[in-house]
Amino acid sequence: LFKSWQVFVFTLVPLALIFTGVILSSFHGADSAPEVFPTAAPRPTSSGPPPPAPAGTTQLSIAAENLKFDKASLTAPAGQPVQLMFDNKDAGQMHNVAVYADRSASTPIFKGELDTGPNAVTYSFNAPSSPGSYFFHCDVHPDMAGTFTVN
Ligand SMILES: [Cu+2]
Repeated sequence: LFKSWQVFVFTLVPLALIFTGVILSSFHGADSAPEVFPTAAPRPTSSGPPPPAPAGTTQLSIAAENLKFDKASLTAPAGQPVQLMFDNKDAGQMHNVAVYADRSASTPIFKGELDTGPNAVTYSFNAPSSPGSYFFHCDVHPDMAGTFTVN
């Protein structure tokens, strides 16, 4: 026959150890949960508020709606950084804003990434260093065009 202390050692102690182990592993599980189910890293998004602009930045905006830009001219000081907020309001329609040396659109100065609406993106580039009259259009719809003036 087992003595009562043997019953204690061979039943209660292992049970206590198992119980402790379950509790510890549940704590451990809670600690490691973010590793087991990692949340998706925030992916760079082109919507939302524009990033902070460096001093001297000219902030411009233009929108596209019904295959038209809402303005026919943009103006920026020569050689200065430009932030152009482009709001594409055409659902399912891809537009961009691209600046060229002239209407031939053969010498790009800045080509904004294509953006499928409805979505707003902020383009950052430097205005040409020489004052003058330049050209912008949407690369997908060249009829959407205007004058980019540098002064
Ligand atoms: Cu377009």
